[in-house]
Amino acid sequence: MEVTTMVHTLTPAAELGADIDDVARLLTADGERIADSVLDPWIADVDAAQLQALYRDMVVLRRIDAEGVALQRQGQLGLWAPCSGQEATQIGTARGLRADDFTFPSYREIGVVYARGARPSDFVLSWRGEAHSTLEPETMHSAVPQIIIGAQTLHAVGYGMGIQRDGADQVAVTYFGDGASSQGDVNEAMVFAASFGAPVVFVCTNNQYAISEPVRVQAAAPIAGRAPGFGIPSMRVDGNDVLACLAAMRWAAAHARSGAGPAFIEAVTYRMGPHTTSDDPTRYRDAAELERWRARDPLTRVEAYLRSRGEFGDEFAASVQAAADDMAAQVRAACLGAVTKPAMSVFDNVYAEPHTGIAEQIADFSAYLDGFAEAEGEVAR
Ligand SMILES: Cc1ncc(C[n+]2csc(CCOP(=O)(O)OP(=O)(O)O)c2C)c(N)n1
Repeated sequence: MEVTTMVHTLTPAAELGADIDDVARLLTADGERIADSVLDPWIADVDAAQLQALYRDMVVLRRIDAEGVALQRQGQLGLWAPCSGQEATQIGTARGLRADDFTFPSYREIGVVYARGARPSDFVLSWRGEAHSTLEPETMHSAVPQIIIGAQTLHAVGYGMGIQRDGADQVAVTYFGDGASSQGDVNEAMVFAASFGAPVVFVCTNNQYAISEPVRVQAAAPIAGRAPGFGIPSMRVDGNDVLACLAAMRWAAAHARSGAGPAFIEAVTYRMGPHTTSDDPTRYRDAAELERWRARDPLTRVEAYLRSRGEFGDEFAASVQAAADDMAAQVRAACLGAVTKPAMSVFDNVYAEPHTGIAEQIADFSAYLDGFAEAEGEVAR
């Protein structure tokens, strides 16, 4: 019997860099509102007050980020993972969710955590080494920011399958980077989500780098193009356009909520700062590239748009500034006012019941601390 095999050859885009502007967009870099027949219906209700609120969120977020960097530089935090430049992706998508949806962010999604209702201390205490985490997932409807690259995508799919079994209509949303898209976990998560039709939104924040690795090294074609291969519809959106990000999430969440299965967003943006405060990005990217992205700043384009509509007055500007100042002061106070817990408290709340394994670890650690006591005279127990 003759067996015929049809082979389709899909040709990836030749020049990934040239495709950066091949994205769904509603606000140009100059703040001009342009039409997009797919996105427009999703933001038809967004009035001046809502747009101002999105702008305020982004300014506050940028300020939290600057405060985090400053506190780290002053030795008050062990590390910080800056998100400057990614405000529109984080705020736009997070504000497109219901309070009872559940987010699974990575360490850089400070704005998602903020939008879910984080307290000032939630931004700093774990980077200060005072707590494993201070977030309250049950009230915030967000998991603790993940440091293991891509692991949270599997957690989101598990949660999404739980939503299905409850017969509920929430969605689970997971955020991960362009680098994470190379991880097995992320690909396994997409296979499971698609196979089970789980209500999951995948948000890939393509900020162009995985530490020093440029996206073109690990993605020969736009990352959004992969999702349809898993059976997941996708959208490649301008990650520096808050309106487009809001619209994209509303589209994706509605799709997942309807029972149609997962959806995928690739938000094309740029990390303006270092990977973390221990990284030096001048070693792997040039100043001209940074300047090209500075011209696409997510905040200035909304400001320009609001100004063009007469909706960016002095009073509004002052209130935004005051909100950012107030948040920065609260974050700083939460950091500087932290009371370091005794070293032995690291074992608290790890297991519900004591067991011999943990008893051994407690004894070992206690003996270890005794060594310092001899050398330094005193150690907080
Ligand atoms: C499983 C795993 N492997 C490696 C690392 C080390 N690591 C930390 S951040 C990072 C790059 C992540 O890049 P991307 O997914 O693009 O996210 P971004 O940091 O740009 O937000 C790596 C490899 C890790 N944290 N976890």
